[in-house]
Amino acid sequence: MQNIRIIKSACRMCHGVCQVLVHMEGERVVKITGDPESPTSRGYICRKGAASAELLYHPDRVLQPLRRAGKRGENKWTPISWDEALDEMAERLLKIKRESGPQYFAMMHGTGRPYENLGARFANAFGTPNFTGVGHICFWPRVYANIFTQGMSEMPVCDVYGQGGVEPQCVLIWGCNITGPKGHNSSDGMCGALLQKVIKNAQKVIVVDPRRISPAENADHWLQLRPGTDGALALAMINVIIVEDLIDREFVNNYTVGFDRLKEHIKPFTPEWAEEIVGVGAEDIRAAARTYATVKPACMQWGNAVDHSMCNFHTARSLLILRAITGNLHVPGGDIVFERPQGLRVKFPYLDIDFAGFRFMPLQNYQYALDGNHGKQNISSTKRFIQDRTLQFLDFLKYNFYPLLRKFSQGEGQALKLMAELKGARYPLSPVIHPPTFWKSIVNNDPYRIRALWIIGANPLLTMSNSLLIEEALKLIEYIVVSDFFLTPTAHYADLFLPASTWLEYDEVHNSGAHTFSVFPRKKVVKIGDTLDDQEVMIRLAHRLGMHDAFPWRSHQELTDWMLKGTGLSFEEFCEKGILTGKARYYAYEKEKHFFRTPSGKFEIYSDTLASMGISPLPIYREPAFSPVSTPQVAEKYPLILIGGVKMADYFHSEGRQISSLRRRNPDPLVEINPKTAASIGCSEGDWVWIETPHGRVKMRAKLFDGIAENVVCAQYAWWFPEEAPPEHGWKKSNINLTFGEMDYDPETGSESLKSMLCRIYPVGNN
Ligand SMILES: Nc1nc2c(c(=O)[nH]1)N[C@H]1C(S)=C(S)[C@@H](COP(=O)(O)OP(=O)(O)OC[C@H]3O[C@@H](n4cnc5c(=O)[nH]c(N)nc54)[C@H](O)[C@@H]3O)O[C@H]1N2
Ligand SMILES: Nc1nc2c(c(=O)[nH]1)N[C@H]1C(S)=C(S)[C@@H](COP(=O)(O)OP(=O)(O)OC[C@H]3O[C@@H](n4cnc5c(=O)[nH]c(N)nc54)[C@H](O)[C@@H]3O)O[C@H]1N2
Ligand code: SF4
Ligand SMILES: [Mo]
Repeated sequence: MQNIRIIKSACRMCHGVCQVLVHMEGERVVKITGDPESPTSRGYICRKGAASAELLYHPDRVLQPLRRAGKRGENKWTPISWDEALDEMAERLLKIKRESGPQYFAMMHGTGRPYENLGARFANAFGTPNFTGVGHICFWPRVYANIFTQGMSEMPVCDVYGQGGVEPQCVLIWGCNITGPKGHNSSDGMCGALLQKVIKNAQKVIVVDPRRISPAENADHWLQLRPGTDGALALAMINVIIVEDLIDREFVNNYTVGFDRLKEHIKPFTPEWAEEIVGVGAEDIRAAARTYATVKPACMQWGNAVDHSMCNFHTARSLLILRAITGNLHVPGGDIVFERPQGLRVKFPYLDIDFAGFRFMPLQNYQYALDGNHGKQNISSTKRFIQDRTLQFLDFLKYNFYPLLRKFSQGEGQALKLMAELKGARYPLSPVIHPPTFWKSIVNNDPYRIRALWIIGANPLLTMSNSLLIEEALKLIEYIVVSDFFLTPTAHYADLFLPASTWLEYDEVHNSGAHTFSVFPRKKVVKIGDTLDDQEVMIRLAHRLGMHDAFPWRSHQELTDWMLKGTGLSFEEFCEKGILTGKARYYAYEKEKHFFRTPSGKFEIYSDTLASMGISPLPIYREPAFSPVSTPQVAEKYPLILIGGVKMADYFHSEGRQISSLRRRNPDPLVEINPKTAASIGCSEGDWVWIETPHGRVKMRAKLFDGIAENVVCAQYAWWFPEEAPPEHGWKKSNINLTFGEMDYDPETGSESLKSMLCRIYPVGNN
């Protein structure tokens, strides 16, 4: 074998928590392995990470910008240079801005990737409020809950890093599946391998999941709840802990507000009340609550299931309250936050709101947001401003907007009153323009139809609900630009395709997700074809559009240097160092006056701010949009509860279907069915079945699993078939989002109940 060089880097086949070693033979990447020295991943690598080189060298990757040649969907393209591509794009966007206004240009992101740091800034600098993505169903409901409750955007994470010398003794896993052979690999900045170790050593493990995930197999308590009823279970657990006086009185008395009101509020939410809703015995709920409250310290790994519901914000608040009243927040071995690495500028929008560049957006432009009441209400631009995108961050509000509001009104009380008037906000806590509303605005031309859309690293036909409506909308948009690695079903609607570099092809300062524990370098090791990294594209385009103030950097490299400046490190030195970490802020609420940056300065069990916004100041429970309880007539025809997808070990959402080492392991879309249910409809392991909801039907292969209730099924999501003919690549066959049509959304966040729909299932042969 030739000389192998090893370069330390950080994987980005998911949100990226694993530091890795890239093995190079000459100029070629031959292997990627875990880095045993990494404190965030300790040598771990998953199959997706190990397959990075397959993505890098994949023959289907687009390696040059493409301009559409034929009709949309004809798959005819002309390769062009980056200068041509960016000149064309700039010209089109400026023309639309001139003719119709900046709001006629919209941007769309997928899940968190390096470019997300610049996206909002780009939209704000351009002057468009129409920025959308998947935040309303991914993580942000929990971020908001944390902002309103703790007054901070740093998220509490399980203390698996051991800085306090104490390991969690009780691990509660709530709707998250990142450990064990049946789980995927990382979520919300946590590496499954680290959590796995903590689970192994803990005295007690509690799992809240309708499916028997790996840790549930040996858990002390497995609460197999009805999908979508987490809010009720959480309230009942709070009830038990208060009624049985298992609270941490010291913390509750000194550092929280509203406990007495909670005590009153919680009375009706008994375990017996919850049993009816959740389908878990009252005594089992009691026992789990007791374990969580008494085996200390306890940490809670919460997941995406919390977000995919009709009351995600309130459920997340309940789960924060559970942590707080049991004294498990900000203590060694509990759930903690970290200091940021010294001197480093972070560009994560929720960790540094200023980076999102709201100050570049002219105030009055907010009135043109597509999911507000555009043109239907005559309210002042200031109100619109708050109503739309700016309720995003309480601390942002407090430090940036209260002063602004004071200019218009007489102080904070007045400002809150103003916010209370803003009932017009359709989904006041949606971090993005609400996607279903966005797509509808295009199809219905109401309040207006955007003219240009830039989709960056998103595959909405597969990953957003109501896929057929999205298809209709895509057909109607005048000019579509897509940045991706591949010509996905969504990308086939592009007029201009911008080929993105993979994580191995550019230097990056990487924030590892939800928390501030670590920031690490990702190194450019190779360059294939004429691709560019998305941030470089945004910077180049910004200058063509005259957005010099918001984008003072001439290249992504300059931005990287700017971030590192305060640390005194060059990028090369940062690479040498390998990681910058922050310290755990144990008991910081005792030492720091403004640790909880809420209006009261305390952990807000009861939130006046929410009350003034017309949102319940104490957590509540709401049924899923479709369920045997909320829509019994629908349930008569569609008797099964459909979990519309959980994360797959071998795929990242709609990605990876063309990577053979991954596809081999999960070649077809699967739906988990209890063997008894399967028998009742006459289907066996591997049979193709229809999954039908009131909104549509798709087919998948049955995977029998006795770890799921008889009345629940769980279908994989985001399936398309790169090997099938373009432009559709079979995206209508097995795409579960086609079965999630128009529905009621969470009134605060706009979330779809993706984990709880109603369906029926029958063998494909029969119909
Ligand atoms: N039914 C159902 N739907 C869901 C979910 C569910 O559980 N059930 N989960 C939801 C969740 S939590 C999320 S976050 C979303 C994810 O939604 P998306 O982010 O849309 O999903 P992906 O398929 O990961 O990514 C879309 C595209 O980005 C491209 N891509 C990857 N990396 C880059 C990059 O660095 N640059 C560029 N330009 N392109 C890149 C990929 O090739 C892919 O085509 O899906 C949501 N949809
Ligand atoms: N391999 C891989 N890793 C990923 C991703 C990926 O696509 N592939 N995506 C990344 C992204 S963007 C995200 S958001 C995270 C999400 O990762 P997770 O937080 O783990 O989210 P999910 O996998 O959607 O669901 C987690 C668990 O919730 C359970 N569940 C389903 N319905 C309910 C319910 O109503 N209540 C409760 N309590 N549990 C329920 C499911 O059975 C599943 O075990 O993963 C990230 N990591
Ligand atoms: S868990 Fe994510 S970061 Fe870690 S190796 Fe897998 S894909 Fe890469
Ligand atoms: Mo997500």
